[in-house]
Amino acid sequence: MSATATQTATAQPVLSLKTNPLYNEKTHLIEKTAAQITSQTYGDWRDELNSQGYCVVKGAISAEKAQAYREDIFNWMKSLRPNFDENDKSTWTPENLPGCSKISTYTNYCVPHEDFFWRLRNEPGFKDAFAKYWGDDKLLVSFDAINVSLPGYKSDDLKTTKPWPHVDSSPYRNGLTCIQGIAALAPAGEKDGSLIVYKNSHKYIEEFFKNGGIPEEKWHPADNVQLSTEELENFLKLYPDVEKLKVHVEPGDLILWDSRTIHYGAAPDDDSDVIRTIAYISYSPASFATEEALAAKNEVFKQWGGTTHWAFDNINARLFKATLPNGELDPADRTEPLHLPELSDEILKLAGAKRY
Ligand SMILES: O=C(O)CCC(=O)C(=O)O
Ligand SMILES: [Fe+2]
Repeated sequence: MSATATQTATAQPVLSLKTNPLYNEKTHLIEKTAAQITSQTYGDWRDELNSQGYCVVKGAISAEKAQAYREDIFNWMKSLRPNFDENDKSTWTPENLPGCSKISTYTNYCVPHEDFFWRLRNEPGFKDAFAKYWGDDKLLVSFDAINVSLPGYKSDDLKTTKPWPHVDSSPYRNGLTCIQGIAALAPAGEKDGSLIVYKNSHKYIEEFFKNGGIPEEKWHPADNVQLSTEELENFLKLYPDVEKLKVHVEPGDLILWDSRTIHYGAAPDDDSDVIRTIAYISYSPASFATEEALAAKNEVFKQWGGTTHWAFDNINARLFKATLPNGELDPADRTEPLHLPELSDEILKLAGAKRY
């Protein structure tokens, strides 16, 4: 950090490991594993991920498979809202869409556990990329959402038309802890909806936090810190090699990023002709999870609920009731997936419901 910043910043209290609210019996293992992974050179995409804070694993699954999963998603939408037609813009109204978030993600209706979503999570092309990164094939996977962003779609509270820069790693974390993933099922170029990353920002965010870059009220054990416009501007002034860019992908690619990388999801431009269609998938070594986290994950799994993108921690159940645009409860809400997944040993282990 530059001298100017040091003078203006209010230093944060430095917490010893044991008074850190995120400290648990796995902290040492996670920090040791991450330090080892990030200190090596591999000669492949892992080097980009470590040095830039993000990368694209090209063709993790075939374009044909990606298209089939995309159709599964549209069919799932139509199972709840038969008037929705992905090929007819006039049907893209809030009434014709299942209840979704301000960032066009679908978490409700037990969608994290639909058969298509578990088949996607169990795709070797996705799973093996994470196994390669972590040097460990005994993984847990997140119960996260899908995202369907329609170009030109107008809804009062859509958040993705403006930047919402954030990191998904708490200031109380020390080093790399989580790798997030996007399974891209549709192409994304400059006009299309995609992930915006601030390349290289993962290298500096911890220093920025420790030097008072964000106020103490925003230090929270939850792994999400939104940066205000001013905080982001200060950050970018301090670290000139940080570069904002949109990640371009083809169907079947896997975007990976370090949760310390500043990022946000951008809606498609109005004149884009691609419906952004993605699934959020993040895998971590099962050994990173505490017994408490595994028990909590199991409870969510039993109820077919969603969690955050974290696979081994932050197991905060998303068991929200689906609503209609007028705020009333959606009578089409479900208590189990429309198509139940086949609960193979592999899937149960990924879900944390069975031990490796
Ligand atoms: O939709 C996106 O590209 C990013 C969403 C996001 O911020 C996340 O998954 O952590
Ligand atoms: Fe995020």
